[in-house]
Amino acid sequence: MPMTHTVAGVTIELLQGNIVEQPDVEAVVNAANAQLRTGGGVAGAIHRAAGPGLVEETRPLAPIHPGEAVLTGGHDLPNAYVIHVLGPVYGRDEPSDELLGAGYKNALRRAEENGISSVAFPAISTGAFGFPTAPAARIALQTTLDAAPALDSVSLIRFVLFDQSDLRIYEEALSSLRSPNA
Ligand code: AR6
Repeated sequence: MPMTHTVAGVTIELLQGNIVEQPDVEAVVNAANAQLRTGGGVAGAIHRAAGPGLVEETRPLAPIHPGEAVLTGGHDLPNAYVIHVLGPVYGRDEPSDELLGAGYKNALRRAEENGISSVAFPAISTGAFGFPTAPAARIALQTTLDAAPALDSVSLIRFVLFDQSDLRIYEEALSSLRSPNA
C-alpha cells in the first residue's frame, strides 16, 4: 500500500516505481535538461517512451532556466501531458532550495492552467544534478503541502521514487511534515 496523505482535498501519494509506467495519471513530470532534449535518468526514460515527436515539440520551447516548467503533450507515453522542469544543479544554481521549490510550484501551475487532475513527479535534481535526497524530499513535499489549498483541478499528486531507499526518505519527510511537533 502506498503511503498517502490528503490535505485540502488533494491526495499526496508516495510510491516506488518508474515515472514512465504511471498510466493512471494525466501528466508526468520530467527532470529535464535546459535544452529539453533526451539525456540520462528520467529525461532519457521519458524521451525513449514518448518517441521522437516529443523532442520536436520541445525544441522551440528551449532553453529553460532552473526553476522553470513547460508543458507538452505525452506523445507515445500513456499520459496526456509531460511537464518539463529544470531543477537546480546542486552547488551551482543558487539558491538551490528556492529554485527546486520553484520547479515544483511552476509544474503545479502548468497543471492548473491546463485543467489537469493528476500529476506524477520524480525526485527532481537528486540524480545527475546531485541534490541530496533528504532535503530535496522536504522541499518537494513542503511545496506541495503549501500549494494544495489553492489547487482547483489537481487532486492527486504522486511522487514516484526509483529506489526503495529514496521512498523511505520521502516517507520519513512526509511523516515529519504532517506532524511537525512529533
Ligand atoms: N523513474 C523514476 N525515477 C527515476 C527514473 C525513472 N525512470 N530514472 C531515474 N530516476 P535524474 P536530475 C530517479 O538524473 O538530477 C538527465 O540526464 C533517479 O534515481 O533523472 O534532475 C537530464 O538530461 C533520481 O533519484 O534528474 C539532465 O541533464 C531522480 O530520478 C539531468 O539528468 C532524478 O535523477 C537532470 O538531473
